[in-house]
Amino acid sequence: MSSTVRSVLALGSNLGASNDTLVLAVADLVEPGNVRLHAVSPVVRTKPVGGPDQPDYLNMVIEVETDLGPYELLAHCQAVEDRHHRKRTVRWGPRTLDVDIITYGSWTSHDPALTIPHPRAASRAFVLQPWAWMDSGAQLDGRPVIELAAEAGDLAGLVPFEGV
Ligand code: PH2
Ligand code: MG
Ligand code: MG
Repeated sequence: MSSTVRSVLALGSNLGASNDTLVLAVADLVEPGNVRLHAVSPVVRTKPVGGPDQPDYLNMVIEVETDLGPYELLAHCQAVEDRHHRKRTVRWGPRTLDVDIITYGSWTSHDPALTIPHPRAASRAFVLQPWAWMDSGAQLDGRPVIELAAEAGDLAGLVPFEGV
């Protein structure tokens, strides 16, 4: 039997029909049999952090269970971004879909192409708050995600998404 790993993925969108994009992206992410959906957070509306002047984001996180290796999972996430017409132009610029790997089991990596845990997740409420709502016992870098969320500078710009 091959071993499976739990991985937390963060999704964001601020171009196009963002809520539809997130729903379709979750379906695309779990479409191969080797990525199974374990948990889903609420969707939140968030003020953009960094980058140029740009629209508000919709953000959410999911937890998947997979037997893909970390680089295979990264390639899969990028393929789903591409399916949703992701353009890689301005760093932190507006995007139809961003899918970031936040954690991959207890695996850590300093590879600039795939740094795990995600190097900025511990300070971003747009990742931490939906994650804490999905999994109130979650930990990151040895600290409760719920505490990290409370300290994050962008928490004030986050509200639950009530639909369009
Ligand atoms: N993603 C970024 C940069 N800034 N801000 C919000 N609110 N949500 C995001 O998903 C986001 C961001 C780079 O990936
Ligand atoms: Mg990102
Ligand atoms: Mg990304």
